Amino acid sequence: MADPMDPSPIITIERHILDEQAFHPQATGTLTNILYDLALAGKVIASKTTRAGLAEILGLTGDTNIQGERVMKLDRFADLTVARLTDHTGRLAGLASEENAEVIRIPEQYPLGKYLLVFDPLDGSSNVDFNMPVGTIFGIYPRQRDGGPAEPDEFLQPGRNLVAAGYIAYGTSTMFVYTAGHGVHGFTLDPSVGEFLLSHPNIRIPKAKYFSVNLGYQLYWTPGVQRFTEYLQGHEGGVKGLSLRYIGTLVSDFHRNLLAGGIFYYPADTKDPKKPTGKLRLLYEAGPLAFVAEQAGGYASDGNGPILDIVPTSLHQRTPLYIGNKELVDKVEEFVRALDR
Ligand code: AHM
Ligand code: MG
Repeated sequence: MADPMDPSPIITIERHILDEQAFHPQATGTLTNILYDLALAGKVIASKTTRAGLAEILGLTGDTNIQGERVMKLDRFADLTVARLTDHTGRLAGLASEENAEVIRIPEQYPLGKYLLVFDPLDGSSNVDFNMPVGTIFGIYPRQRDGGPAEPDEFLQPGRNLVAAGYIAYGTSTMFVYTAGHGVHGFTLDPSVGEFLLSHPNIRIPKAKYFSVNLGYQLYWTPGVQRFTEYLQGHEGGVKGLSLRYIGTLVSDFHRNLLAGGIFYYPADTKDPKKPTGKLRLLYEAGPLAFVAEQAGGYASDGNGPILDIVPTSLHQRTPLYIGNKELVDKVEEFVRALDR
């Protein structure tokens, strides 16, 4: 008879990542540990995001808290948290973050590793002031050269080279979602035990239910993207019954669509000279999420072809992004081919 005191199987993130390592008999455990470091960074950032706003209330001037410490903007805090928890372990040769113009070097006193980390420390940070969800996005590349600290050009690898990628969603609960090339797995932070527990094994994107886009910019899109948007709204042979949901935090919009089915897009802007190739970053946002999407049976494109095939030419390169259910992303490529070339 089952022991009523025996808890049902609880799979912690550590155990799951270790089990995944079995897919790679030659693995040394380094990648496993980087993922575990990132999960820890997620816990630290989550504990801060849930207190956002309090520092200013407790502080005297808004810049200085009650202990006399300077109040740091959350995106700076998240950036430093990820860097400080990963730069001394001997697992990475360098880091590149959306928050830093230059590559983050491993401090001289620490050993260099064989991986490169790319990350967006606090995606959707403009939502923080309004108590809306935010996220962290990460991707891990193998280093292609040996010796010395990683140079900027070493990060200019296509998403196909990623060995792992994922995101942390700070919402009504905190979730860590990742892929190491064997499906997509989601963990929910149990705050009472301080551990991420497997809650969403083997995520597969279901039939589309939502589309997510900032319709405020519709006038500035190319004819193909305008036509695609009408298609999503059910005009002339379009899909029927999709709902519009847009949070303005890529991680949250993507996460919802991954679980419920749908497409997120952020097209190029034909009028704004600052956004001729859209707003989102290839290296820190589009690439890692494209890997997750493909591993869940979805697809990500820049409107012309797979995001994962684009070789970046600069660290902070931007790209249009269409990501979610494959048949919808294929459709936008069709409209772009027919109307925009
Ligand atoms: P951020 O990384 O600086 O926060 O910017 C990226 C964010 C995405 O999370 C989101 O999809 C997009 O910007 C929203 O932009 P907009 O307000 O133009 O719709
Ligand atoms: Mg971002």
